[in-house]
Amino acid sequence: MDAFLRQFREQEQKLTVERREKTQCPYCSMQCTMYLHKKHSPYSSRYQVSPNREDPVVQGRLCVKGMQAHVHALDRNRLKSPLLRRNGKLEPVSWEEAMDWFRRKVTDTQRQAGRDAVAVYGGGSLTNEEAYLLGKFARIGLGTCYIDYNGRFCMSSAATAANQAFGVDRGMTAPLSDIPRAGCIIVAGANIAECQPTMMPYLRRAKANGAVLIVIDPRKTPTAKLADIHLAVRPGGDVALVNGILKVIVEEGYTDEAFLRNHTTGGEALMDYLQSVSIGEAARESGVPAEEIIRTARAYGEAETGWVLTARGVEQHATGVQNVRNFINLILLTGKIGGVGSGYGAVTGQGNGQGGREHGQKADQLPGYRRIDEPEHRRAVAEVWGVKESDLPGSGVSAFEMFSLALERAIRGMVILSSNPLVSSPDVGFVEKALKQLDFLVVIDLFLSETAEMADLVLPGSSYLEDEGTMTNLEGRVTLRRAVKKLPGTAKPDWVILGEMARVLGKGKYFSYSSPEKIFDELRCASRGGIADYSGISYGRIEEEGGVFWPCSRKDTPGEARLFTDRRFFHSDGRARLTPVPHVSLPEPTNDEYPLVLTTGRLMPHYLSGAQTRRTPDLNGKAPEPFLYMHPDRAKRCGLENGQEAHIVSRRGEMVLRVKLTSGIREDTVFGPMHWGGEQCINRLTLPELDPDSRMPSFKACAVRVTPVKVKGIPKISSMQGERSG
Ligand SMILES: Nc1nc2c(c(=O)[nH]1)N[C@H]1C(S)=C(S)[C@@H](COP(=O)(O)OP(=O)(O)OC[C@H]3O[C@@H](n4cnc5c(=O)[nH]c(N)nc54)[C@H](O)[C@@H]3O)O[C@H]1N2
Ligand SMILES: Nc1nc2c(c(=O)[nH]1)N[C@H]1C(S)=C(S)[C@@H](COP(=O)(O)OP(=O)(O)OC[C@H]3O[C@@H](n4cnc5c(=O)[nH]c(N)nc54)[C@H](O)[C@@H]3O)O[C@H]1N2
Ligand code: SF4
Ligand SMILES: [Mo]
Repeated sequence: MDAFLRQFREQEQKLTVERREKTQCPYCSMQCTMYLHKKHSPYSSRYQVSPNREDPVVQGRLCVKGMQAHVHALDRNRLKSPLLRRNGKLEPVSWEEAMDWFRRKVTDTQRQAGRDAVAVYGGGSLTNEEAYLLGKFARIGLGTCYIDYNGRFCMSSAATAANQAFGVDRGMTAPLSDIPRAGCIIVAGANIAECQPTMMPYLRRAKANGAVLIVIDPRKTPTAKLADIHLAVRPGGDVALVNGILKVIVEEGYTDEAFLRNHTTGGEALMDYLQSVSIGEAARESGVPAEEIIRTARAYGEAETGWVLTARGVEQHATGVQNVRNFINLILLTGKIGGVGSGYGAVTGQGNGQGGREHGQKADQLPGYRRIDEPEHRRAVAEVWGVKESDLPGSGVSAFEMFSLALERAIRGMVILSSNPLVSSPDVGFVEKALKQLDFLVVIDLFLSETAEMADLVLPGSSYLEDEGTMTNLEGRVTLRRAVKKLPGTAKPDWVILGEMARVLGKGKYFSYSSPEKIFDELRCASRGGIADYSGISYGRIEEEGGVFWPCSRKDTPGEARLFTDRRFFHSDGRARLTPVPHVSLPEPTNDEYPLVLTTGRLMPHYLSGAQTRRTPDLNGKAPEPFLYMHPDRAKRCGLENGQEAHIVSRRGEMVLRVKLTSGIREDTVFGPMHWGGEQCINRLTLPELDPDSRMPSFKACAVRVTPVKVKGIPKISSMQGERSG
């Protein structure tokens, strides 16, 4: 080696300081902890990640996204100062100028069109403290009823169903450590191997202990490959499939009569309904052979203990709530809940998908899962906030409906924090039109995302490395993530930005916190007595105990890791609810013109709208472009070969993607990933038909036509880019 180079290296090594900080992955609901190592010398800074073997949930496991998570946070393209649109272009401005502009816009808009004319749109990556603060900012800072968040597109159907059936929505009714004790596990519409990779060892351990694993998915996913039984259901066919299973459960005597009698209501109506169900019909409607339905029912029925896990495949339908209710019917009919080794889990998606849905980001919600239309709940929260109950607005509308109101000009200004709806909403063409109608759009993000590019004001927020707060994982375990790095440029923690926005609107006294812990202390009070009661949890306890489960109402008792142990549910009569769920066909059935069902979802290396992972070279390299996944037989009939460009058309939009042929998908179904924007955005096609109860759009099924792109006359696609006119 060159002598100079060797000398330089030695010198550098001497001057290198290494620091190791514990952090927590910003991506999925597993919330794996890890160490971030920073090697710093006067010449360079290098970062590396190592696992935390003491992590109580994943014991040191991390997936590819976790290993690479720091890369986007350290990206040089992070937003470093506020950007204000002038003469059509976004230009850097000072915070003073940005805030002054914000104050004028809000004040003018609300003076002209009323308080509700300004809306707030949040996200499930925010800490509990920030989700709580965003709800308070909407109601007190702006005084608007319009607030909702991206969780509406996520687990809202499961949340509604669990509330209806159990009187409480905590994703999992018992901790993950319970899963290996199950005798049978049904995983429905959940691709855990790609979406919660570090959860897989729990399923593998269950299998090693003898559990039968059943996966229900139109695709043979990596999760389905592990299954003993894979039911390749037709998208939207889950209700019919489960009705067939229920029929066998009843006919072959797998019901738990004592449990039904003592702890439930609605069983008789369900039994009556099941008399009209035939297994042959269930097979036809679901696309799953009758023998498989019977095999599944026997496996679950015979097992002493069992878990049912659902995720977005079941939930993201216009019938999402009913779909989940039927899976809960299966659990309740067999009494497989409350005891060790049995339970229900909606596999929550986002990092704080659980906590983010509890503390007031939702249109009809106040902290602690309180309801904004319940006088007593309003009084309790108004008292904590130091306002009159009558000062609190009423309930607003769901995420997608806020865009409809923007198009109608009932909403004229919007503040979006930590979401990228121009990629992630159904029918993004419609959403783009709606955002263009706004008088002003403010986006608080890490990057100039597709949505931020449309904004009038972009504010640089904080990434997981720079922001502290609690995150509730998919089990209902409240964890604490410390800040380990300084913010880039003049970027600010999201909670500080919310405080400053409130201050310029003259509401500073309600938002004067010196730290996230102070916000948490207020959240604890506001949640006291609510269903999601955090009042006994403190930062100190979380650190000492490796996380604390909610509900936890006392400082000196542990949180409730396992719910319903005494078989008492959260309804006032203590009983869980069964209900008949008839199969209904998809809101957009296929026909000659649109003969295929498009379903959408995730790939292992990317996360949601891709705003973070497309900016991470090692992740993007693993999946640099979206494909349309298609069965080879179907492709042949469409005249398509592997890798060829296909023109995909739905009633709302069109796009071109290359096809990837795989025998691991139903012939009548195609699959498109959701992680790209612009012309590659699958949501150009998706259907915004909403579930009547949860207001969840139908992301998982719409009708499409797929044809080869002709070399001549490639179909023209209208541009998705462009500024708002308004
Ligand atoms: N790698 C990665 N991991 C993630 C995310 C990510 O973007 N990337 N996002 C996180 C978030 S926010 C979420 S919500 C979760 C989502 O986690 P999942 O819900 O597990 O992921 P999806 O791919 O959306 O859908 C799951 C499966 O549903 C199937 N499916 C489609 N239609 C139907 C149907 O009608 N019935 C049934 N039974 N199945 C159907 C699809 O084929 C797909 O394999 O993942 C989290 N983890
Ligand atoms: N077709 C189809 N569409 C879907 C789905 C589907 O299965 N199919 N799934 C739906 C689901 S389950 C979900 S959860 C939604 C999610 O959809 P989005 O909410 O749009 O997803 P993200 O990519 O997480 O958007 C987060 C944005 O905030 C920024 N950000 C990340 N962390 C922070 C932070 O801490 N602070 C700030 N200020 N900004 C931050 C990121 O850069 C990014 O621009 O998509 C939904 N859309
Ligand atoms: S499993 Fe989820 S939380 Fe864990 S490292 Fe992967 S993306 Fe992050
Ligand atoms: Mo999600």
